[in-house]
Amino acid sequence: MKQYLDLCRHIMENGELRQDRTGTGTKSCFGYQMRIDLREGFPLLTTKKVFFKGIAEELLWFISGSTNIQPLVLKNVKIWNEWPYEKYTQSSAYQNESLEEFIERIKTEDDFAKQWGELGPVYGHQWRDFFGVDQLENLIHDLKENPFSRRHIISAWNPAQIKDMALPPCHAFMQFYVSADKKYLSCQLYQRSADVFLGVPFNIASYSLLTHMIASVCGYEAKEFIHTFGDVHIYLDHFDQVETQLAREPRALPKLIINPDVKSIYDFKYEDFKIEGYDPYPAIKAKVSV
Ligand code: UFP
Repeated sequence: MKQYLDLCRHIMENGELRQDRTGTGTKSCFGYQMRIDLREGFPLLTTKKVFFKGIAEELLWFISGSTNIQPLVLKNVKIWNEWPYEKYTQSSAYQNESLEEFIERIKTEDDFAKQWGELGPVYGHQWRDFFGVDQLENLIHDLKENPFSRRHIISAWNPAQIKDMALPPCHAFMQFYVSADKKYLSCQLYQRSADVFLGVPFNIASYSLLTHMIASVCGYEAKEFIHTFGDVHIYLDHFDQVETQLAREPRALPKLIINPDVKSIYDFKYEDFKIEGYDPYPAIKAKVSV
């Protein structure tokens, strides 16, 4: 995807070297925007293989309102594992388990999962229960009943609960927009902090999928995903990987097919999504900074 490679180039050329919370260090810019036309194909990167199943399962998990990693690890989705493990290793309960052993305990011991698999009131909680408000339910209702409203918003940024979250929301605030002819739905996301190599390919695909899902249950077609960034950065230990990607010529985007029989946003399952014609270059490994 050209817009993504442009973003990588922009940071490599214009970013400033900065220290960051994780201690790894980044090259970073402040403020950037990408516009992605979802009618041209589904924006799953082709310059490296991106794990769509993980993205879809995480999104379904957000929609379900869950904030415990157990349902995700039971589906072999590992993206949230580092955070609870890090917390566990710093506790007095830690018995020198490896990450794999920790995850095995989360899978098989419900009480252990309840205690150590919990991430606090992260995305799923805020989307579905922001101090009692089901933002997702309200959004879908309003998109159908009052399409031209300028208040189609979901905020995961709940300042009163930041301190209780494993990670303060990165993709923090989204707004939706129905076209004047009531045919199309667009989404804009504000992402306060973005790991361009590891996080952003996931974030693009996740919000694009969400836009398609919401459009489908509201009777619209997905039009545009607008991705607006705050601190958008490349970690210093991802430079080689980014260069590898920049040397690859993007291929045609795949297509997303959504089961049209699903009428409620809560009823989607992974099997209701099909990605057709995805022909990426091989995956590229990189270390995640926790
Ligand atoms: N990050 C993303 N996307 C996500 C997510 C995290 O890019 O969906 F959950 C990255 C951004 C940053 C780090 O590098 O994780 C969060 O650190 P901080 O809270 O210090 O911004």
